[in-house]
Amino acid sequence: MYKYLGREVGLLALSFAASMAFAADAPTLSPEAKSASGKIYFERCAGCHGMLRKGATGKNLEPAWSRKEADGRLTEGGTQKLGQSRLEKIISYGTEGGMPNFDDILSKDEIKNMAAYIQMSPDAPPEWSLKDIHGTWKLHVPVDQRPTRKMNNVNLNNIFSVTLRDAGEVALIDGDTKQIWGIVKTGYAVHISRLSLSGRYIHVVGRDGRLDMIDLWFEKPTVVATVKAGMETRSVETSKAKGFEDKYVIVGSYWPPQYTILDGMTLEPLKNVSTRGVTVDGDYHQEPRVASIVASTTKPEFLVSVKETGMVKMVDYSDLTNLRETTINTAKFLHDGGYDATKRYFLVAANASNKVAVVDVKEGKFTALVDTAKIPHPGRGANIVHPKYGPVWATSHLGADVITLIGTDPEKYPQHAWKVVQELKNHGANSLFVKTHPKSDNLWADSPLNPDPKLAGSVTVYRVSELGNPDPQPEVIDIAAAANLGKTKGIQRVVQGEYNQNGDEIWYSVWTGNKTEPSAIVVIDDKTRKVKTVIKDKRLVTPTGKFNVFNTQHDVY
Ligand code: DHE
Repeated sequence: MYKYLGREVGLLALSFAASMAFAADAPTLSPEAKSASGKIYFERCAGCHGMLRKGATGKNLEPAWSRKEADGRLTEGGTQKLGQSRLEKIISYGTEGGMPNFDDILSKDEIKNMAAYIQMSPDAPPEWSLKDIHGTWKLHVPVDQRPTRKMNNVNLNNIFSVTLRDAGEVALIDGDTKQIWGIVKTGYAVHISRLSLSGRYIHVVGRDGRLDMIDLWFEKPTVVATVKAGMETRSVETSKAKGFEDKYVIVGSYWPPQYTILDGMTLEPLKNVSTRGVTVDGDYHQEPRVASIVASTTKPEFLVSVKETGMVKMVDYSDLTNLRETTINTAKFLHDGGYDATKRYFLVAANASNKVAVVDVKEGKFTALVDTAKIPHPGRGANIVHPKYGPVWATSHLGADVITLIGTDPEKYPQHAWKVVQELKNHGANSLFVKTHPKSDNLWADSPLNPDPKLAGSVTVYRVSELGNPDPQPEVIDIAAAANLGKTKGIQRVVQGEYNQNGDEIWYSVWTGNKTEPSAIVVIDDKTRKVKTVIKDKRLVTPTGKFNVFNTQHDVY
């Protein structure tokens, strides 16, 4: 038996591995170095390049590949063609195409081994069945043993669930007092938090597929159920339609490519659905991973973005036995996205196509594909009312130093709907997230993956009311400097603004990507744009995403 990510792989997977391209000229690594590189690949690379290394947000990293171009030409490439020293350079210093530099978090030897590792044939990861998922399910506190009323005096609406990425924990920070209310152990390389519609339960998912359900009604935040829903996972969402409040949770996995529906009160696994299949181009794909998921607020449906097929599946969860999926063709490779202000339309980045896809949630239909600058990366995006173009949705970009505004009101502003109405300058490319709040006049964008420390540590902010001016000027704020962490080995990356419930503060993480280095959360007064508080605590290890309970519960962004 062969082991992959702690699981035994059977004969089927091995024969699958044997059928994959044989890398005859691959460099070799000792079993220890190969296993350590495999771990780094899983932690740092698979998200963009895929477990099977076929590429998506990142490039194809197979040892050798060939493809027929539209004009009939055959193009060949592969990591072996790039060679050891070129690969080491790319891993160390990143590229302008959005690949971040790793020289600040990996040692020279690790980089050398990684360059060798990706010239070897990819391992075939094992499957993860409903039975496997069931075997990991732990109901720590059954429903009838949970509090029947709130047992604490905390203003739960203004709690922030903060991803402590490399600690495998979340910090629950009281937004009113800025004190840490509790630290909760979660999955490895924890990724995002989403709220149950009641606002009582936080669901936290890690890259290792572990989902933790935190009950906020106890005296201290308490994990009431845990399950390993996939082998490699990025997304989680809860049912939000009338009559289905807190009823279901859905987890989207990168590996195996599937989504899993679980009981919303206990996390008992109920249904596993594969997303393997044919892409928008008509080709079969072995690894169409589940990227962003949103829940319809009007219909019992989850919108599941399938990265490699370029399709959005509208999954009707009202009858799990006779599950209905409406599959909407959009473009490749789907990644992150969110609603327009009315929540009728779902806008999702098709990052490899440099497009934003729009789906009409009410009609269950494709609406538009909007051409944008390179590699849009919105998070859930930001909804503002533009002085000239009416309601617009914003995204920033990994591959360009702009913030793109797309018109979203086909009724009152049909001439602007689903068109790029304005491109604003961002202070750098390699941006991940934009943010605003319905009560704010500010639109913010970060650029945390920029290789230039000054740009990675700063944010751009525009006044929404000035966007109709001929040449609106942003303010660029050096948040990393304000955190005053001193010199660190890792670049101080300022990432993901998140508003408090009232919309008068925005919180930014200062993330060094390194467990042993200090980190901080900088709280900015939204009106004055001045630093209000810097939250520093040795328990705040590598903070990244922050999810305000009220805003996440109600999709406020
Ligand atoms: Fe994320 C959202 C995938 C790396 C922080 N990230 C998402 C979503 C996906 C995704 C599919 C949308 C989830 C949803 O809405 O249902 N992220 C990936 C990757 O594949 C990628 C590029 C590489 C990887 O190996 O995981 C990746 N993500 C990161 C990070 O390195 C970040 C910056 C830090 C961290 O903590 O991991 C990061 N991703 C986030 C955050 C969100 C997110 C904070 C949610 C934003 C929001 O406003 O909802």
